[in-house]
Amino acid sequence: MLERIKSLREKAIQELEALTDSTSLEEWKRSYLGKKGLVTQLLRQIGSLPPEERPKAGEAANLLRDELTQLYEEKASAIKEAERLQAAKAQAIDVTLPGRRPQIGALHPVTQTLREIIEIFSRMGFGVYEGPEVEWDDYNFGLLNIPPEHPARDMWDTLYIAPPYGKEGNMLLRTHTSPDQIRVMELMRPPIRVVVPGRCYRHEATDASHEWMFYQVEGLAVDKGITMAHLKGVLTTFVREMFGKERKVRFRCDYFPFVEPGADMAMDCIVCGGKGCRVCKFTGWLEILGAGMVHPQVLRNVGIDPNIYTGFAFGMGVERIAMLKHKIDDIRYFYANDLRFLKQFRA
Ligand code: FA5
Repeated sequence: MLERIKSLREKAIQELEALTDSTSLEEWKRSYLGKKGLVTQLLRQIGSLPPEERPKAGEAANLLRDELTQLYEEKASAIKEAERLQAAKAQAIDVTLPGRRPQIGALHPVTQTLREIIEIFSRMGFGVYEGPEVEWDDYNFGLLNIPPEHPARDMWDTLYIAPPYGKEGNMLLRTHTSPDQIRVMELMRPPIRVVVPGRCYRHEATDASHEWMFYQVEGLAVDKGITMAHLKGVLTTFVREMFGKERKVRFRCDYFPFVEPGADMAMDCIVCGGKGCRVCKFTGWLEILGAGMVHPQVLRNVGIDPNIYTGFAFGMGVERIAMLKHKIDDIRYFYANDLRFLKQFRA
């Protein structure tokens, strides 16, 4: 019997040492220490041995059961630890792998230009106001001295929309930022110095210099004693800050119903320096904006006395400024969403 116990012990230990996973370990436990396991069977047979053999055989069999149970527990915790380490390894981050470069966004070139324009006017003491893109006809035209049927309406190809339920009047997508002259003067009294950036919409066929949606920056200054000289001084400063100290500017008469007198401002062509080229259509000048002295009737429309106060206003196209700045020859690039174009303006 003692021989059997000895060889069973050797076999069990040898098998246990070779095990590497918990499933086969449980299998091993069942076959040796389970209810029908070999060691259990051995213990049951002790009773049928001759009495003189029983004590020794019993002791040896019990020792074997205790030893195998202890070895089983040690092995179980070793396998558990090994399996835990393996799982952790499978989840681990390999810090030696090269990283994935994140896509870094940038401001749109029109936004960059818009911010530059606003910064220049801020330095000259102008605040910033923003108005609605969906506007009443009255603000876009009527209060700006352009009554219904006035031929000046033809200057702006307008997108009309239905007014909200229960509201009377004509609504449209603003064709310019000039309605915000009215909104600003309704909100505050002189002295006023504001710029109004924002989107404008016109129902027009697009070409190299016209989009149906574009940005303008409106400017408005109203105070006692404001003259055309202030208008010229502010706009000349703007052009030189934006395009360089050597720039020359030119003011010519123009017509806008909400200013009197009205003007358009041009600067000498940045490409040819005024000699004449394709960009300036061989005139030597590039038009930048419309401007003028706020019409007395517009001041009256918002309850400001034109005998006490005067003002100037201007409106410039932001894409046109960006085109000049970066020498871009087609406005449609800005909104075509071609990354090859846009990536050139990473600031
Ligand atoms: C106006 O919109 C007047 N409200 C400007 C003004 C304001 C005059 C205050 C006097 C006092 P005009 O339609 O010319 O004017 O447009 C002004 C500028 O907007 C143009 O010089 C141009 O730079 C830009 N612009 C006009 N239409 C488009 C268009 N379809 N696409 C891109 N830019 C445009």
